[in-house]
Amino acid sequence: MTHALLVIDVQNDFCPGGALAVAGGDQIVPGINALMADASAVILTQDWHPAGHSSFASSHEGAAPMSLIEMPYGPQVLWPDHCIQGSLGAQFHPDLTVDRADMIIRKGYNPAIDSYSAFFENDHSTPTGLEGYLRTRGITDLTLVGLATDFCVNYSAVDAAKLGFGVTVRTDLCRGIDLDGSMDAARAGMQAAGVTVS
Ligand code: VGL
Ligand code: ZN
Repeated sequence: MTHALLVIDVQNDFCPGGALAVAGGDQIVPGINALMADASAVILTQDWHPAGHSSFASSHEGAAPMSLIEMPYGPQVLWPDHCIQGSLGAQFHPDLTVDRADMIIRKGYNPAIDSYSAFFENDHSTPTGLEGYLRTRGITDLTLVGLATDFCVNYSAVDAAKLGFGVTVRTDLCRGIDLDGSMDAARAGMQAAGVTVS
């Protein structure tokens, strides 16, 4: 069993003051740093959208942020502009121990498809390459922490479990958006996929 810590999207835009702030998003940073110190492998993900990304409400005439639309790949929440490539908002929280990371994987760079999961874009079929990275390193088990519990952590955890990794989500080191019951749905979905939600 080889284990890795997967730290999801601990970026300025998901922390208080950011464009898509998650309540208490910054509170989890010290605990994540402590977990990194003991981990045998550390991987960070970084939400990384081009300006005008199709998941932004501003890219859809008349659409309100947090509204839902139908995309060719399925339903999509329209977000405020966030994590634009190269912006301050896309940078990791300044207190996150970024230097400890073996690997940083970016996602959401395809202008036409959002990517909540660290493994696949939201079409559930276009890979990010993370699976190959983990397998070639012999990593079998993952602990997930980060932002947001009900979107990128949830999608990443479910995909990892479907791919056959042993997956634990440390919810004390995650914070969620909670849009229309999405926190409850995420917990149920992760448990149904075989994720240990602790
Ligand atoms: C996320 C919404 C849009 C996340 C990313 O990291 O959970 N949520 N982009
Ligand atoms: Zn995003």
